[in-house]
Amino acid sequence: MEDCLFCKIAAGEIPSTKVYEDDHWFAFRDINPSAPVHVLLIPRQHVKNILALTDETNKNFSDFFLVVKKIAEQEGLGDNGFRLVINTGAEAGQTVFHFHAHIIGGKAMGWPPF
Ligand code: DGP
Repeated sequence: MEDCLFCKIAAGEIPSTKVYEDDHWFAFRDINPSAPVHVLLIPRQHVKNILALTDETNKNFSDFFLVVKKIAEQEGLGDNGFRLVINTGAEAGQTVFHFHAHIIGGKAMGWPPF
């Protein structure tokens, strides 16, 4: 999609620190990390957020959790765990309107987060 920051990052038109990629997914380090590990996982396909998913676009999400697991293990989070955050909509704190999952870890975290 034109003028989408994360589409441009996935296409390599805007630089990022890549940690994973395959045919459907691209993952890179958050520019403003909130923990020692803070990775953003995005689909190459432009989907605004969970609320914009359709039966068609959801087909590329079938391996989402396995990709999350792969990245978490690659980042050394396999023993102590991690937090997965998907801000959906402005009120929830979504600021970039291309679906992204935050994979956050490497430190102890509290709950609730707000
Ligand atoms: P959210 O608030 O859930 O929409 O998170 C958006 C995240 O995207 C936020 O943690 C900062 C990150 N971010 C925004 N612009 C860039 C960028 O240009 N590069 C990288 N690496 N991360 C970005």
